[in-house]
Amino acid sequence: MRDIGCSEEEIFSSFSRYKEKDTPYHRILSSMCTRPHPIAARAHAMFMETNLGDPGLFMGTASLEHLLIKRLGDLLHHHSVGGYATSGGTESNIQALRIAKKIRPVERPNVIMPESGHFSFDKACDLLSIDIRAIPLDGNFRIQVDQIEDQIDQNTIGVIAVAGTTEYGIVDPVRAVAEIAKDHGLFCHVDAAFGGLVLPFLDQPVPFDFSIPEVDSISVDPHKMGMSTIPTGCLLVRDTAHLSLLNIPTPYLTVKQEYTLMGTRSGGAVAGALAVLEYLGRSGMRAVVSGCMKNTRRLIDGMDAYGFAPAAWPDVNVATFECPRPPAGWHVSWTRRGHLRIVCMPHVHREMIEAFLEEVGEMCA
Ligand code: 0PR
Repeated sequence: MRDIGCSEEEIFSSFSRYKEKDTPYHRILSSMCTRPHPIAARAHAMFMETNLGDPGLFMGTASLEHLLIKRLGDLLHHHSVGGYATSGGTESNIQALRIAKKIRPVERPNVIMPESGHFSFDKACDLLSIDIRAIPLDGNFRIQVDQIEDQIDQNTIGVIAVAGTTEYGIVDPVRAVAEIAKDHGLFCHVDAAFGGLVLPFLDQPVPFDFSIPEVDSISVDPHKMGMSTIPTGCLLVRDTAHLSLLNIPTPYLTVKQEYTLMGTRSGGAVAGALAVLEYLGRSGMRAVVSGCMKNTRRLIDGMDAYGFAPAAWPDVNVATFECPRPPAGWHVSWTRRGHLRIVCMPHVHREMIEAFLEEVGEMCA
């Protein structure tokens, strides 16, 4: 650390040079994050000094968090939902598995999930000493429901379905998965970190949420398709008593106990997430999602026309291809099975798609 501080000017001109080394969003086709909506940035700045880790000090901000959870609960068909704002899908998934473990305290717990489950479950299961029983996928990368029951035993604590898989943008048959879970008295968690703010706004929504009575908890991330500032995830639970299972005493805070994983938590991120939902409303969100889905379809058709077949038929705005390499200068990603993967986030405008396709065409020529 410097002995004597430097000027503001010096800091920001040096920081600009660092920022120039970051990839600008207009070249990023691989990310599930996006430029935050300006309304999110403004709300975040307004609440940036608030800490939801001690909510009695920031009761206004805490009310905004309740409202955010309420809005998401209404959207996902459960008006008396419980939940809180996490740091993202990873924390939400860890917390869901903590709940499942508390409900069924067995000696060597295992959890059933599709092979397409996000790697945050590997972290969660490592932390919680839970074995993962991965269920194979069908030809369109959906969990093979008929394989689940064989994997359930007396040590199984829960079953996970994914609504909008990270790699292929697929929604598992959540109802069928949830019914099997309930037949065996098991906790059912849906990872809708990505799809949770896409699927409700599609013309023909696929059921994945609390409208399925056997679904116990859902992860949904405003910092993905909710266009909010990072970090904002949400864990939603059908039964608020399930969150209380995680309570630990917090002697010197304004509250006597807390169930969150993080201690200090950003009120700014919560305000940002809520601001976007309030500002856009359902119609605004439908317009954003509809644009992303149109771009996804245009990309799939354009790539197909050049001979690069889609690897899957996605339910959300993630497109994957049999394509050995992209044109230079674009940031794409690759699935574990070697498919080129592009996420058509709100910052991926139609012009970006057309420019990308044009370069693919030149590459093929
Ligand atoms: N569940 C699902 C279905 C996800 O896709 C992700 C993240 C998570 C959980 C974990 O969420 P957090 O990262 O918020 O804890 N999916 C993206 C991925 O791994 C995250 C991401 C975002 C990666 C932007 C890269 C990137 O540039 O692909």
